[in-house]
Amino acid sequence: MKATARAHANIALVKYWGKRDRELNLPSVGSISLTLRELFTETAVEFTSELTTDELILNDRPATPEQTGRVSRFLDLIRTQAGIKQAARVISRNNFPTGAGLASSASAFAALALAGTRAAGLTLPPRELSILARQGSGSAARSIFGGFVEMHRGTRSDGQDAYAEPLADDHFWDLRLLIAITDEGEKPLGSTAGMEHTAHTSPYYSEWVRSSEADLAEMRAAILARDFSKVGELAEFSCLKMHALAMSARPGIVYWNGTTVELLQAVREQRKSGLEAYFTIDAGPQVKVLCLPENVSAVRDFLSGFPGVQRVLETSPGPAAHLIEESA
Ligand code: 2P0
Repeated sequence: MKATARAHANIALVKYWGKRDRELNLPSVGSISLTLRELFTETAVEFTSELTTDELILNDRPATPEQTGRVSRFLDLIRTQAGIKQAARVISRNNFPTGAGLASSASAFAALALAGTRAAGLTLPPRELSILARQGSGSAARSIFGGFVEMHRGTRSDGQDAYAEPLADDHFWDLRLLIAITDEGEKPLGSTAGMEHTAHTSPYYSEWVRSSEADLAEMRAAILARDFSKVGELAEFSCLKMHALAMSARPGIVYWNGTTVELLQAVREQRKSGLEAYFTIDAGPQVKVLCLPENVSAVRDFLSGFPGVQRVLETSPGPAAHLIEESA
């Protein structure tokens, strides 16, 4: 059987950083995100006895052995669950730059979880899909759902309570997120390694974990109340808190470049002059700016003209992961 799925990237408004279990990829903290309509991965999976090992084509090129290995280990989870042994042909394409802090692993593993299970003859409920996607990448658990999504850290050692669930769908609130690309290259230190290094060496790590529940509760309430100022203020807070944590590792991790810093100052300046917009930044140098639809063109103009910004992507709330094609 063959199946093709599309899953969208997401932006964390309350950030995930750190794991409580590496094997099952269980997060130390919960997170809250918005799924993004314009950024997605499309993945086709076919299990076939024509192949002896898994084959991965990523963005029209054969993937590296490391990328293929990560996908193979993920497919093993599906093969075990489905009771099949065949190798798979996987063809995956992102419509946005890979590995530059634009959550490509989130949309990638969400699409792979859905296409892979269907191709293996399994139909999993969304929560089970989220648990499966999490084992590929923590943020992928969130991309199973559309709109505003909360990921639960869970407390069980088997990971069965570490899943995402929707807070409000993609039609609940028309927010916009503009992404200022300051560097298209791959980031020097991946999230997984960055998180591990932070957890092992930052003196602030335990406080990050302890204080996370309060941030989640505040953000959940602000989203449900459609309180834009509160959501924006909290998103900036969680972003800077996560980066301060990473910087407090030893040696400290700095994902920003000069433009990143200039931009976050400038967003705050703009806000003082009446343009209500808020920044957030992931494990990379791109600056993502949250605003209401009526301010999109002003924010786009401001970002496009900013020195060091290479291009600007405009995104809005997007749907859950879904199947595009299925054939026997
Ligand atoms: C997030 N990030 O909440 C945070 C904020 C980046 C910064 O989740 O190790 O690729 O695969 O579970 O999901 C990126 O980390 O990490 C991420 P793994 P993932 O969006």
